[in-house]
Amino acid sequence: MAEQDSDVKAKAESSILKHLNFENEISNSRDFSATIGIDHKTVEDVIKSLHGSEFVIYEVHSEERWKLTKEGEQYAADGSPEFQLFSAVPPQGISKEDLKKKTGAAIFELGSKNAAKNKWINMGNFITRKVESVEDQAKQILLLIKGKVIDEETMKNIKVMKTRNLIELERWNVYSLKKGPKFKVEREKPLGDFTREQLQSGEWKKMELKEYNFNAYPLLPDIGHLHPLLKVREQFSKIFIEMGFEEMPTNNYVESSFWNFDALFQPQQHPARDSHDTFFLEAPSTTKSVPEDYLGKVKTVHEVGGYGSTGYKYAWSREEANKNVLRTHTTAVSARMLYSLAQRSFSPRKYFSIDRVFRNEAVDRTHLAEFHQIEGLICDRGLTLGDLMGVLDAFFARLGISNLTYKATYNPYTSPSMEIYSYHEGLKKLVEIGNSGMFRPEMLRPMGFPEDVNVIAWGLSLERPTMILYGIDNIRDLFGHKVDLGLIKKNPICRLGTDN
Ligand code: FB9
Repeated sequence: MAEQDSDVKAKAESSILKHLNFENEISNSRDFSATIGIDHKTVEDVIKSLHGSEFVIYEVHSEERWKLTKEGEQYAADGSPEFQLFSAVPPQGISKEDLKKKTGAAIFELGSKNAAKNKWINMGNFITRKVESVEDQAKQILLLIKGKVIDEETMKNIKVMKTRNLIELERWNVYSLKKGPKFKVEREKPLGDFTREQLQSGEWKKMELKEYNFNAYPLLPDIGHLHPLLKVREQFSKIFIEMGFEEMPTNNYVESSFWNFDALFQPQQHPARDSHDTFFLEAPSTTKSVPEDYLGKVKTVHEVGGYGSTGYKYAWSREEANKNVLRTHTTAVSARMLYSLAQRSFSPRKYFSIDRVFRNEAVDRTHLAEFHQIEGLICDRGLTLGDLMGVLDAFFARLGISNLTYKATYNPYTSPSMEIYSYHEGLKKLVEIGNSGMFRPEMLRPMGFPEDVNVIAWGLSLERPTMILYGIDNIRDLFGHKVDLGLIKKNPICRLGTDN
């Protein structure tokens, strides 16, 4: 069983104290550690701790010497590359190819250069010896240095060996120590803790107490850690609140198809509304409550339009709207909030939501069946697409993302709609960073909003920025049962807004 570090320390301490007790001093801690067979680092730590309790006083001075690098050790053992190469050149000469095969590329590269420089060989496609035999001076010098013989001769060659990275300067401290004011041949371990007996007997009064080491690093209590997603969520909600947005209540994963789709003017035969994309609930399979009069208006706008819209001209089904689903977007929550806003006298509002949404999608590196959607919306009179671009600039600027570009796209509930892009330095490509648009009158007017009220909105995911910020390239490493808690524990605070 490997000797515990503390046992080695205890052995070093008693050797030092016993030696000081007899010799009164230790002149060279290195030689001393060699004699007691304990590495100098441990002896150094013990000397410092004994000094701390004034058992010893010490002086320290640094010494240095040249030592061979790994490469130097190799050449000291097998000969310098130039000597190995020379030895591989037969008296009758040899072709470059054959010699390279014989010595190997590394030795050939290094050896041929130096051998030629030492005028040992004629370089060319056919290599011949210039001299009968040679002295492997380099190896000699390395062995001298290894043997610590730094005489005039070797000193002259130190520079060459250094540039050839065959030697390096090793520096170390040497301690010389004497007895200190509180020297004793045995240091009983200062008390760091009291036993009940010591307290009751008062024995503790005569015992040496361990100094408080205020520099000691505390054992970090095993506290909880915020998941990276929640740290980034924190940053996003801070940005929204700083921009004057209110958070929408998103504490209902189960939503009726009415609020998740119909209220958003998403036609009932839209592909996203079938079970390939959406999780439908078995129980409770249908919703209990939808505002009847509003439902009528939604039915109408789907079937025959109005407010300048043709509608979708299909028979709208109440049953379909009643089906409960796991919400596929937090835009369903926006619909609820906007509807209740429209029931009151109009006042502008800025809302945001960040919560889970569920999509029955194939799981891959960046997609799980659920993700966190971030959504922002502003409801006010006379809002334009320009206002949307303006607020997107302001919002993403706080994420450290600028020079946004847009690509027209289609969402059933917004027109016009735009995908948002930004060039990502790190990824060296345009990244789609979200989607946005102006909610359609077919969505807003049935709620009761006057014609001049518009709502600009945008959405993105929480997972994508978190993966990019934490350099995680597989969403499974971020979310779910396979997450390595290590990542959670040691992941730094995320700073959005600095150069992501
Ligand atoms: O998050 C996305 N990309 C993204 C966002 C931030 C980011 O930050 C980096 C630090 C720099 C990096 C990337 N996307 C949206 C874009 C794509 O990843 C996309 O492929 C995947 N999207 C999800 C949906 O996938 C089916 C991300 C998710 C998404 C898409 C649209 C909305 C919300 C989330 C929306 C909306 C919307 C539109 C109009 C009105 C209201 C809401």
